[in-house]
Amino acid sequence: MRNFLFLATLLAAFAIALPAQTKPSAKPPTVAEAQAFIDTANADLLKLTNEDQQAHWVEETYITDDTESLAAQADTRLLARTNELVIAARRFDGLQMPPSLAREFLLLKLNGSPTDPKLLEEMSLLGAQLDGMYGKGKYCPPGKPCVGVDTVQVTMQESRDPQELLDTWVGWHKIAVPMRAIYPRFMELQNEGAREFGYKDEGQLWRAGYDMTPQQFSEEVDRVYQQLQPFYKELHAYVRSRLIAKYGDVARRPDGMIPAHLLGNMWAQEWDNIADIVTPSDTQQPYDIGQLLVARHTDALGMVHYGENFYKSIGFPALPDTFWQRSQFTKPRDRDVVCHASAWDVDSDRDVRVKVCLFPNDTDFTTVHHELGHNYYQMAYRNQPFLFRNGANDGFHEAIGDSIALSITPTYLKQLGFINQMPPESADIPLLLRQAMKKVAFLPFGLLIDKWRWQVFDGTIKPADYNKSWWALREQYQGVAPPVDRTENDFDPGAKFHIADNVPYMRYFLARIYQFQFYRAMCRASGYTGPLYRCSVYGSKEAGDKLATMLAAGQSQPWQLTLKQMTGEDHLDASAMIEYFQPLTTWLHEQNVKNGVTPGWTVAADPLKAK
Ligand code: X8Z
Ligand code: ZN
Repeated sequence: MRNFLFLATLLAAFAIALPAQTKPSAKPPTVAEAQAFIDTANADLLKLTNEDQQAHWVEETYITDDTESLAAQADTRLLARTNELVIAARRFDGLQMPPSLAREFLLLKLNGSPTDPKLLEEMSLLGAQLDGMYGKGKYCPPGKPCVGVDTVQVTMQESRDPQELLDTWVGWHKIAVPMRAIYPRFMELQNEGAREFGYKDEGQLWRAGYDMTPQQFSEEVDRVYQQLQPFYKELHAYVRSRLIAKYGDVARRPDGMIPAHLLGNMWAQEWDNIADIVTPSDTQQPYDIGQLLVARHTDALGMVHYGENFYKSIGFPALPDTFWQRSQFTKPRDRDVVCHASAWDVDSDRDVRVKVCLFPNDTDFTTVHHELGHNYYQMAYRNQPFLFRNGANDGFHEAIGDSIALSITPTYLKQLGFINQMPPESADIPLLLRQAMKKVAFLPFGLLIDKWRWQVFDGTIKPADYNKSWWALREQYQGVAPPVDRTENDFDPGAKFHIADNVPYMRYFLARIYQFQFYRAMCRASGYTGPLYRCSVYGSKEAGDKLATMLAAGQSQPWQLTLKQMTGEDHLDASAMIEYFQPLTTWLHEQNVKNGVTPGWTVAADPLKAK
């Protein structure tokens, strides 16, 4: 889970003497000196990043005060050295150099943490503490054992008892209350670092990593969301009417919003777990992957082998032995760990791992493919200079595994022997509906998380308004409302992993779009010509070669170029996603018209002003 930018948000600076070649000198620097400087930077960052990864791996798989402290110390060392390098790199400003070298400087400069060692140390420790608080978070139902996020999420997925869902929702959200005391300081320290390095605030630094201006980036994500919003609203309206049919008044709100605890997910971010509730009664889901896994006695390891087998089928290598020896596949019984799934690149070479707490269900089967996408990306770009060992942008990294998981179609499941015969064509709509509940339902959530954080960083949202501003965005974008009254004693953002762990989130919004672009390109490369949603590239070396070429480029060129080489498109483009879901879009609209349901909801004027 190496994320350079993310780590840069976590560290402090020590006054270490600069290496000789970085000391300012009167003579203008040469390209050879610039190259030597970048070589040193790559070597130092490689070493410190690997040490940092080791410390974080131990912390997240064994949370204690000591491991938190060790992880914070490793962050501090890496961020301090990064700061030094960014400052020293200024010596080469204005020097004409080959594009690839110039890009390494550009990427290096997308970093900036407080240079005061005390502040850097403080920031690192707060970051590690927030991560630990989330990992240790538990809900203790009365008279039952306390459970962590992996188990509460299974309850949200499987329970159809509204009271149990409500209790679990409320219980889990309590884990974040103590974070509220330290979160404002953590955000302030990140801003401090960003400002020292010339950014307006940390949010602007986060938005600067996309080969366009931060302003253009914000406009770009809004533009694409506008294209898809009508589809989301149709889905929302349809799902709401089905929830009312199932739960009655519990699901009904006069403002047209959906209570957040009924959507099969703790954060109401993906809704596919309630596919059973929304599938029309005259049809059915042709299969449930979770049930198939259970029937076949497939355990966590078996699920990961299915994932690896897919990548191998398109020409990727087997995972290294160390992957199998060092990964965490299930939750250990005897200690606190961060269960939120992640993929790791511990030595920036072949020591890749996943850290997951798998259950045999459909969500986790997709997650396996998602995480392995990260690992195959990491191994594919390992021959690049260290500064290029990253996704073309972070949205690419998140999209690879998902673009593979789109190939988990009936054709693929039949090839694996999961099902004996192909479902009839009439199963297309239920299957597409399930897929939309996962992919389309996520879009506003994927967008709003960082809309909230960007506004916290730029000061529009003050600590006193954290919770109401969070819900204002969730209501505005998702049309989802809290199931019980919330107050400013709560800190509901912190109940979501990426807020507590400080992982930028717009990457997932981007990935929801890119994955369909990648998938369409792979389907075309494989020679497939039928409806997009039925395509599986399992076994296609042509599709695999196309993907492998993109992965090997890492971050060595602007992502627009990498995208163009892969797909022929040079921008974030919703057309593949729209093509994929086309039959469902028509169907949903017809259902809503037939049922007299008008898409949309009303939100309170402006909760921040109505204080
Ligand atoms: O965090 C993840 C992955 C790890 S990078 C499991 N995802 C986001 C989330 O769970 O909120 C994947 C989809 C969105
Ligand atoms: Zn991911």
